[in-house]
Amino acid sequence: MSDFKIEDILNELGVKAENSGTSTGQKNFGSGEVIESKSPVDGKLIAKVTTTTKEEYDEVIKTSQEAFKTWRMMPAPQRGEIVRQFGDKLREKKDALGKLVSYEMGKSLQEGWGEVQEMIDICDFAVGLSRQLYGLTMHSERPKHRMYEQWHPMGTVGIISAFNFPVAVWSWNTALAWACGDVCVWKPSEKTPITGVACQNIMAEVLKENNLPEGISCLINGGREIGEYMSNDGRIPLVSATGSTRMGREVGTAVAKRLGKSLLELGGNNAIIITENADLDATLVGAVFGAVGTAGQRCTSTRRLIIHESMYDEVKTKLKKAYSQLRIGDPLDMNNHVGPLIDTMAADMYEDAIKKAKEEGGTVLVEGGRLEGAGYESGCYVKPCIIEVESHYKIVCTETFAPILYIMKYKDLDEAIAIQNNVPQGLSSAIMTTNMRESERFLSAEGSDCGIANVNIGTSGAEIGGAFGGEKETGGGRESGSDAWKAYMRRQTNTINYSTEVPLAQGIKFDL
Ligand code: UN1
Repeated sequence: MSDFKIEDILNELGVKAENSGTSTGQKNFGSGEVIESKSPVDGKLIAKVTTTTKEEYDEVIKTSQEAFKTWRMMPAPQRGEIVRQFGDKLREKKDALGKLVSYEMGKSLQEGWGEVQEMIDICDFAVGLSRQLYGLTMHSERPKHRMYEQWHPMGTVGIISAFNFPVAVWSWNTALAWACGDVCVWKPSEKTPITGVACQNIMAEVLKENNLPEGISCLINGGREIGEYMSNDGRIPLVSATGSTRMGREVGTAVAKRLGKSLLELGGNNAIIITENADLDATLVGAVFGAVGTAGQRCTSTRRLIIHESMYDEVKTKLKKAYSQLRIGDPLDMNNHVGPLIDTMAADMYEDAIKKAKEEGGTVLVEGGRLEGAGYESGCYVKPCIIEVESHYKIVCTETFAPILYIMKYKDLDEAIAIQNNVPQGLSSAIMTTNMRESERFLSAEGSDCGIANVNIGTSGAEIGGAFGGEKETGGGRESGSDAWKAYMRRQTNTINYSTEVPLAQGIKFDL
């Protein structure tokens, strides 16, 4: 591993060997079972975290509801000021938190820091937003009446996040929710609970410095049952969940059953269309980073390349060459391109997907496989692989969270767009072309059906300024930029009569 001690990092972030996984701010508790977080980098134990019992969960929600009474009445720009201070603390801790993300999750150090940068950026965004929670005004059909709408805070927002972006996704939700006047209860992934403790510590410090009550930022830990408590809990008006489609379906249906709101950001099966007019050198960077970056564990990772038949052989040759240069190993070593998968179960799933692709008739272009021996002791390191397939294979229509790239041919753009859209997921998509007709077609109503559609950049690495999320089995939610904040507030329409008459709408007469 590179030249820092994990103990120093944990120290700087206030993480102990054994941590309470339940927190309402200054108050830390949690007497449930213990989760041991082991690094996929070297298989070593990082630290332990206790899970949250049902009673403790109830206490957290109660505390958050009390805090909401204070927080919702604080003027939004003042809440923005708290988020600004949180962003500043993140700037101070960027190095340490980025390293911890990299070590606990297994992504490259550059990406670990990048993730913290996303947190900082969304804080800046939310600070500005805190003065821009605009509603519209309308012209009333009645004389001397005024109509307008306001956006009010909703209450306790439940956040369920995934291991692959263990800190950024939390902050996309919290930075906006806090500016909007909501309080937050976060259940991080059981696979990355330590970064959760570290983030909670940072925000707790900010809240303490500002004498704010317990419950504005809460942490809970545990498995599926904790997600179920939140989904079924009528005290939580909004549950925002990021993760697998299987998980999202459970959360979404449970929340819908009680007519609550959910914001789902689930699986992707992202494709790049490489047309005959593509600039191949530019294409390659986007495609290879998209496929192997974060070891293929982004929901925006590139899983499919749909290549024009005239370019197919050339792209294949270039891909083979690029993949032969990939260095796989310790993600904290900046010379490596590809780190480990999150755990050995993920490596099993990777192997299984390759097997299925072969059974369905796929031809391996770049061979995959697990890595063993010195430096690979955790058992989580795998080789990025490329398989030539037909678009209809079952495995090709499934999201496998691993560096497996499926490549296929097309004849005309209609066919390419149909292939790209013909999967259950709808998160991210891209076209590589220098031809304006092709790119505009791809972006039109009959083009990509995804929440994100790019031209001449890959499918992953979205900026925080845009709304992030996708359609179909991706869940339909939008987080982060643009007007995604509206999901965290309730809209109220107000009609004010300043006349001495009481005219009814629609011209209805009702005389007493
Ligand atoms: C995710 O994988 O859940 O666009 C989020 C990207 C990142 C976010 C990915 N900014 O790849």
